[in-house]
Amino acid sequence: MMENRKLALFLFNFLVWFLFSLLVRDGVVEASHVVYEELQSISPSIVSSKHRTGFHFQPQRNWLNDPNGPMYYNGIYHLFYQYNPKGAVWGNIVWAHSVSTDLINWTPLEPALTPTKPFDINGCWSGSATILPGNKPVIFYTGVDSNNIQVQNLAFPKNLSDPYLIEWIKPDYNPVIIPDESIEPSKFRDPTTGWFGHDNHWRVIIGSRHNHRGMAIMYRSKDFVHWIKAKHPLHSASNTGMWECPDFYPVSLHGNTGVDTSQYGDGFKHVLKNSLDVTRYEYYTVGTYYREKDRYVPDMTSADDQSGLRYDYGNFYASKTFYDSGKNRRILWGWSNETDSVQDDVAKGWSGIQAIPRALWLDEKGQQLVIWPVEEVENLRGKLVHIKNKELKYGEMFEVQGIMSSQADVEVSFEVTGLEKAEIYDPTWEDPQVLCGEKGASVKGGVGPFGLLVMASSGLQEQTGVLFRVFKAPNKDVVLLCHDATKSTLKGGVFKPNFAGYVDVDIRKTGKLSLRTLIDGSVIESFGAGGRTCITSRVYPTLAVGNNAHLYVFNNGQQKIKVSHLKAWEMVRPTMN
Ligand SMILES: *[C@@H]1O[C@H](CO)[C@@H](O)[C@H](O)[C@H]1NC(C)=O
Ligand SMILES: *[C@H]1O[C@@H](CO)[C@H](O)[C@@H](O)[C@@H]1NC(C)=O
Repeated sequence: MMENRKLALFLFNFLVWFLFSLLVRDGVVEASHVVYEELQSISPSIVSSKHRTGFHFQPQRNWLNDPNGPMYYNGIYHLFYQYNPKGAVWGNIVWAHSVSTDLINWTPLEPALTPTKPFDINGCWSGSATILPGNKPVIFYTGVDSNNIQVQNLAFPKNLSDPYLIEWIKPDYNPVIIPDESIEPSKFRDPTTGWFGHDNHWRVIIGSRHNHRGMAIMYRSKDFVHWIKAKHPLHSASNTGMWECPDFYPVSLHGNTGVDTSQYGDGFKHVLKNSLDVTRYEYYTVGTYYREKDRYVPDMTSADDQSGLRYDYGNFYASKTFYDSGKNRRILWGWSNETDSVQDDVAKGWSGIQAIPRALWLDEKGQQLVIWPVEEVENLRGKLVHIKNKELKYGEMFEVQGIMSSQADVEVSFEVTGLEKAEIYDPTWEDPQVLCGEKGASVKGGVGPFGLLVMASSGLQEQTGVLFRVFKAPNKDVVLLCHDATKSTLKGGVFKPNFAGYVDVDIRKTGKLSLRTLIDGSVIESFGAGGRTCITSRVYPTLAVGNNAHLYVFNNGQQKIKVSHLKAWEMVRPTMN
């Protein structure tokens, strides 16, 4: 009798554990795929303009997430993106489509892919574009099929003479890749742009995981239609969880020009980037691709897990690059989500933007990337305020007046007059974000904090700090770039994290730190030291809106600093969808 009860209890506990683990695996973990059933078809009649951006990529209304299949084709830039045509929350996902000749002014077209076939009836999820020989573009995307299995499909332009490639055909032979028995059917998505190997085979990688090991599963094909799984993944790493939106491409060892995804040789390194579903941030490594073995080996200069390098140390995810053959550069698109509440998004009638398109290239030391807004952004610069040679002592600040600073491009060069007063770096401060949380804009220091207060109300009740701090360390001084959003709004229910990254500069040698910050309605994007460290934040002020937003320069460090020059431009609005 007793034994039976024990057994029953054991079975019951096992069942609870089993059901719970199913839930955790398929519900909670996949954060971007949360379904708000009741909010799926609430299309707003009026879209609130309060926190909308002026020069960032945004549709007129509704939900946006991952950038998809960006490409440059016959003089036109294409951007597809994950979009919910029926509401401002995730769901009903289609590939929306916009075109541009300058990456700045965008014209919307009909969605390119919508769920219509058994192989994508539950969603047309993320993917990439590849331009095949004969100048023929193809889209490779993840479809969620009628059994909720993630499969990979192809789509081709219906009419190659149509300059905008409005209509896309999904052949009936789809899906072209299905998960085999070794792959979890709900952990298999986001095919990359293909690259062409020395053996005349195309290759793509697809994000996945096995237990806690994240992996980039590789497939090869002669014709881009029939695909065979490689024996081993291109790369994998333990304890990194699901790899979403992998991206893999060559970078030149010298100079800032980009190269086609199929390039290979002595003059190049490779970059592998993954978006980690576990942290909702993305990480990249620089390394070597051994094409005979089809293995990617990261250089030992940065970790290939959650402690690794990031394109952006803020709110930036599911990114994807493409090679722009028009201007020989590699361009990065990334999604920046809202950090107000779901209710706020429904009330606003929209959710999600794309961060400003950025060019990227390998730093001269070959250990990290440099990332910088595409030059076309500068065409939007309007009214200018220029300030030169202004000293800031401990506790001093000044206002930058004369432009509407809620939509601006700001470039500053700070001269650090000495490091005598710098605080000693504590080696336990491994995580810059934690350090920035402890030492925000108002926490006084030695060298720094100094920088900008943006989207600030006149009484400073609302403000977002963009700041540097410099610390002394035995081998090399440590420079921190930080976004302090803790006071960004008086409104409740908003996620206001501090974001930060270390900046690889030799401050003792240069004596200077440069900063560029783009401000646009509810987004702040900073590029430290010429793009060595980037941070994107979303903020929702209640007072510091439109013409009531102020911009200040401050120094809360004991060491005096000098603003050698500051240029702030009010930005003109482009045509945005
Ligand atoms: C293809 O597009 C071109 C250019 O827009 C157009 O002139 C032509 O009629 C289209 N062909 C078909 C079959 O729709
Ligand atoms: C963006 O929103 C915040 C606040 O809701 C979440 O914490 C992040 O996980 C989310 N980011 C992504 C990439 O989904």
